[in-house]
Amino acid sequence: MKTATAAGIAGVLERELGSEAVIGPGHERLDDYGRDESPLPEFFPPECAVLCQSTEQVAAVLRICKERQVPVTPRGAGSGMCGGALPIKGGVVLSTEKMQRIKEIDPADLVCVVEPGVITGVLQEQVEAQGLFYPPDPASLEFCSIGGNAATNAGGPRAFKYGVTREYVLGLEVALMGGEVLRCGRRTAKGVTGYDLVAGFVGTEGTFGVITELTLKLLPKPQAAATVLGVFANVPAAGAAISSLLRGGLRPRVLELADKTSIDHIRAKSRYRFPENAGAIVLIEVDGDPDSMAVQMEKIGVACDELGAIDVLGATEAAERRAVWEARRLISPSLKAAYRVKVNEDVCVPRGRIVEMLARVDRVSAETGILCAVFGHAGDGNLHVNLLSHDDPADPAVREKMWGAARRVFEHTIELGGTLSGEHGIGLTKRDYVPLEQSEQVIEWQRKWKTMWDPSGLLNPGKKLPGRKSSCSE
Ligand code: 2HG
Ligand code: ZN
Repeated sequence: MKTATAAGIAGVLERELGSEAVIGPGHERLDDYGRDESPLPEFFPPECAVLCQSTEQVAAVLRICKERQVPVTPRGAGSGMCGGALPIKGGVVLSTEKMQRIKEIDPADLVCVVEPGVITGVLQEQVEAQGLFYPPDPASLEFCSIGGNAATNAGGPRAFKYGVTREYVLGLEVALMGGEVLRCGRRTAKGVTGYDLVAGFVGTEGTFGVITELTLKLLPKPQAAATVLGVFANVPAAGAAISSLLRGGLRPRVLELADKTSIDHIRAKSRYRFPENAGAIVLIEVDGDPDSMAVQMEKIGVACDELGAIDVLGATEAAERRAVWEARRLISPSLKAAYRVKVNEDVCVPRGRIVEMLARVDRVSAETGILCAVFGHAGDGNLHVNLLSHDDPADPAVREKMWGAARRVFEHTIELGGTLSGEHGIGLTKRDYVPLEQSEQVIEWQRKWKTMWDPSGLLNPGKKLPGRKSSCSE
């Protein structure tokens, strides 16, 4: 839907922000802002994209768009997997990719203050150079940005020990629809003054406001880390081992799973040589005092052996560990490159139900005949169930088959007491499945909350929540 007011918006924004900030109609780069990393075959062209450089510019865009009733879709690095940054109603894409300043890293307060476009991996390198640590490590850390991480409440492997992005966002500056700028939160380690607006903004996928600055909690950098690979004959054996390790009280920082399909797709590209006989791999990482590494690795090794591992491999050297992690981060892009359709989910089940969930995913794959790769943050019960096909993604029958299977995965997840998304968000692709998990009452309270921040529904419209049944606007 293109509104009459949206049609001239590029010119208005150019006059306000300068032409270098606006990618207008006909520009070859504009198409990039109509796509993201979601499995949708459609392309959603915006009227224009604005590459903001400052809070003032973000606020100006939100003021002008409110005045002219033009939809605005905020966008970070465009690495989201659920269509959260797609301008499905046209209008303006507001990109924070140019806001890349690390304003402050403060070892005394253990905080940093950053703009939203800072690449997560760059921030990690910079804080680590000062002996500090920012734990959240989404697999896309080399290209995703911290604003997008906060908007989706991103996780990653180390969430197992250190928690997700929300636990590190202490304070925020947010520009609201209409142009008001709000600073909320704190710089202190603790603080309970007023309601927790910061927690309320994190994870709202750009539907409440646009994050323009973040104050993040840092930790002292762990002095040492070591990685162990438990090789198992198959996924059920690896899943059972993960459950036992959890019950056994071990507290590694990472407890990941990768099935054979996932491993087979990275073998050729990986510097790390994965064992040929691996039917599934459990990736475990410990950190802490250098003197404790050997003991911790030994304990994990013994536990894996007792739990039926066919092999246990250790990686202590930095270069070897880097190779393991590079390979792990290659799983998602390698699967994406190999298949025309990759419907990837990030369901999360209670930890006691991991084995059952893995069996149910296997059942969905057998029942539908769809190849399925499973990997991810199994220690958190957060499984990346990837439904894969070489068929045409635009073919309605293919779409129905793939999303029908995804729906079965969601239904099994909910039956086991789980949630639709552990870390990627709901965006557009999962919006209509939210009622599987949440009651109409809960959804309606969230709609009221959204309306408080954005009464005209212009900010990232059509995302996060399903439309009302009677409404044709969503
Ligand atoms: C990962 O953990 C990412 O690698 C991507 O969250 C997951 O592609 C996926 O399903
Ligand atoms: Zn993940």
